Amino acid sequence: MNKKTALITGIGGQDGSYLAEFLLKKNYKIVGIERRSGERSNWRLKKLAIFDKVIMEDSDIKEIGNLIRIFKKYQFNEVYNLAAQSFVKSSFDNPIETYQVNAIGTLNLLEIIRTQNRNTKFYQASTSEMFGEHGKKIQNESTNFHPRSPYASAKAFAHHTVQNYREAFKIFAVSGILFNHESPLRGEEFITRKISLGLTKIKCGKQKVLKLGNIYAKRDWGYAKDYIEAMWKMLQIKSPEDFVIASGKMFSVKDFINKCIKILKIKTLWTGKGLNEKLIDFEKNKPIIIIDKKFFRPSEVNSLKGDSTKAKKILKWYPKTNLDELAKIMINSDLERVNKNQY
Ligand code: NAP
Ligand code: F7E
Repeated sequence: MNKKTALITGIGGQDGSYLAEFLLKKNYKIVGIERRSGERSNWRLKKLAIFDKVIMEDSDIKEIGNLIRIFKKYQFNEVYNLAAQSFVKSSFDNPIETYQVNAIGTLNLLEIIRTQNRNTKFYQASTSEMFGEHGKKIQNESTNFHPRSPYASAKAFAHHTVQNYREAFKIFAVSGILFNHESPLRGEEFITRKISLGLTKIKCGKQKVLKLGNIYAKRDWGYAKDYIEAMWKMLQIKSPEDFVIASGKMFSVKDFINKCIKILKIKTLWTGKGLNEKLIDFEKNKPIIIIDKKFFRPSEVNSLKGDSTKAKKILKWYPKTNLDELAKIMINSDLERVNKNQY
């Protein structure tokens, strides 16, 4: 059988790196798109020891001309569009760039498939953030969208565009509506990694205090490595459909902090309320977590919990790693990095 060729946009990110590792094990030829940002974007591929096993093309998904060249050079069986301005907080400060990448970037890729090769299968990285202020206890494929950030509205544009290209042009295009998924390869600006790395540094005496925003926000967190498999499975079924991928469990940011301090064996006590709430290390009698207004968002998504019944039934996909296990995986990796000064 001929080797399949897949394009991964955003290959240098958390999901792109794990997906490349996963598809290489399935004997795919992998082409990745990276922006000319050098070393910084390749550290994850190097950490997974796969940097020399993938073909890298210098491109930006905002630039359709360059993308056309890449699509002409390779005949892609599958395209995974993971490139995005993915940090919700930044999208409030950089809305235009966020729409250009997350919305128009997706449209660029779909237009190339529509005009050049309608047999190429397309995966879009949709997000639970599109549900926003949903008013439901649990969200599934039929829950309405109420985006609460430029990030989420741009992703909703891309999501609807994928649906339309599937219906109008019969392209095999699907969206995975993935809830938050984390790992040791998660960017340090996202909350779970900010907490696992911050508390690890505090434990090792390399940081004094961690400043956070809304610790009462609740999320449905899973392990990125588990979620990657669902992306691939969505492109292997007979007819294209969208799927929610989630753990089905919801915890607050504060719950995640409590799990991490337990793993790190730091003796602590919560005191105060609102902006004065603090986590005190009671052996040192010093605050190690304080609240800073700077990290609050102009409009917040207060709670998210996903129902992936459809994925379980059709894709036979199940989350394998719970939040306690995930926190341990992340802390162990951060302990290793902090002890080697590699952070
Ligand atoms: P990530 O670590 O931030 O990776 C995003 C990647 O996209 C980075 O490698 C970035 O490269 C690249 N990129 C950004 N703008 C680009 C552009 N204009 N052209 C080409 N590449 C560009 O994100 P992730 O956590 O792996 O998430 C992967 C995708 O899933 C994203 O689309 C995200 O929005 C979506 N998603 C994530 C989650 C989650 O919980 N992780 C949940 C639902 C959906 P640079 O290094 O050059 O910036
Ligand atoms: O925030 C709260 C914050 O930045 C989670 C992206 O991958 O998942 C991610 O988006 C929650 C929010 O992720 C801080 O207000 C409190 O309620 O880790 P996050 P996110 O915004 O949920 C979705 C599914 C995606 O699609 C996105 O690409 O934590 N929070 N204090 C904080 N968050 C951060 N980052 N930093 C804080 O200090």
